[in-house]
Amino acid sequence: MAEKKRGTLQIPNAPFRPGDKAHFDTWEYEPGDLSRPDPTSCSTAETNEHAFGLIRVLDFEGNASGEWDPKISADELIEGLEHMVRMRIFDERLMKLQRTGKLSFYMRSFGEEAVAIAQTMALETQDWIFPSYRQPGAQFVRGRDMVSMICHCLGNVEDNVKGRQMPVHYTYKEGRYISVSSPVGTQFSQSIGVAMASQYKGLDECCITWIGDGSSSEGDYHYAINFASVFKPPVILNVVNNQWAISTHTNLASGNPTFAARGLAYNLPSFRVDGNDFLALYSVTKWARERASSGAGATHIEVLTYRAGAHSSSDDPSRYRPKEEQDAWPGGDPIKRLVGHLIAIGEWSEEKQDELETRIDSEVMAAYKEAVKFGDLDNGPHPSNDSIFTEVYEEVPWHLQEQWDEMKRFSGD
Ligand SMILES: Cc1ncc(C[n+]2csc(CCOP(=O)(O)OP(=O)(O)O)c2C)c(N)n1
Ligand SMILES: [Mg+2]
Repeated sequence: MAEKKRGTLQIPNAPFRPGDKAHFDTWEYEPGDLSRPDPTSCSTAETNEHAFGLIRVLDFEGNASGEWDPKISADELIEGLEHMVRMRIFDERLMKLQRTGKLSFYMRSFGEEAVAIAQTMALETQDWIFPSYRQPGAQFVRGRDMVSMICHCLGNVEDNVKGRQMPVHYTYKEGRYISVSSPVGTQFSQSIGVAMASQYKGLDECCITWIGDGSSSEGDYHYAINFASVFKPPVILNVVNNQWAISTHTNLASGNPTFAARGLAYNLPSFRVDGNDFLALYSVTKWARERASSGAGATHIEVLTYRAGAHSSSDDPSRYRPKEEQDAWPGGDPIKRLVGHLIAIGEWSEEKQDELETRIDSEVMAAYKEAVKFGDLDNGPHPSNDSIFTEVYEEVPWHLQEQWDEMKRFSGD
């Protein structure tokens, strides 16, 4: 037994820092190792192994196997690939625009594109999405126009939230995509509230939400999951363990060997899934959707992945982690893995991939050119100052009216 060190706080550190050679344990679980229980009758105990293990479908040669293989059509896979490629190119372009002062701030989904896209594709259109800032890809699945997304990031006159939110903190009502909140973690309890409302109304609607590994160390996660445990609403609760919370390593967020296993204590079926495996993500989410629909309640999922880029445009990861850590990640790249699978089943080729990337690159550029016609951060025009006071209350309360009048006096309007 390890000697107890009195008077010493045990503070976990990151395993690797700049200059170290990063490596990860090889994954013990192969595709096909874990069974797929019946979603409508599955008990929490039946998922014990899944919570400590890892659900995988795709191997690194591009083959799909096992009970979790969702067996979806090649057309659907190509649709998913297209959304992921769009997300990556969109992110690259907008990051460049941030660097040239056209927008104030940006956050990429780099390396995590499969998460929101595969999981949203596994849902029904009436389902509600409670994202964090790293799931904008769900909007592509729900059909949001890129021009409108870019207008939001630019904070111009066509921004649908009129500059009230930071870039990337999207709102897309038409797609049932709930506003991203700057204080992290709030979406977890909100999703459960809406799921309880759907349950109460007898609607076949489900909610899905994602919280980061770091944010899941907040109370919000535990309050929310306790509600899910007690009231059994139709909700899919994902903890995206991408190894980092800005510069804080994942091992400071939970003392449990896996994030998934925390759900077992709340009596929720809990799965750990390879977050760079499009097929596994899709399949586990379908399972949870089926369970929600049957009235059996919530599912808790740890999405195991790696944040391949910086936290945001304000972050420099070379200060706190080795540059090669991303290459050492055993899950590889989600786009390359899906491309590999499509090629392995004879439905895709390197040439088709090149064509797709070229086409999407020009679509993103065209969308930017269209969006910037409505203004950018640098040059305006910006939403009117009056919009600070409108569209929140149906009738502006007296104290805000006073402030509004004062603003008008100062600005000479
Ligand atoms: C309540 C709250 N605390 C702190 C912050 C600052 N902050 C923004 S993102 C972030 C890290 C979150 O990491 P994680 O939950 O792992 O999500 P990831 O960025 O890795 O997707 C922090 C500390 C915040 N926005 N809200
Ligand atoms: Mg994280």
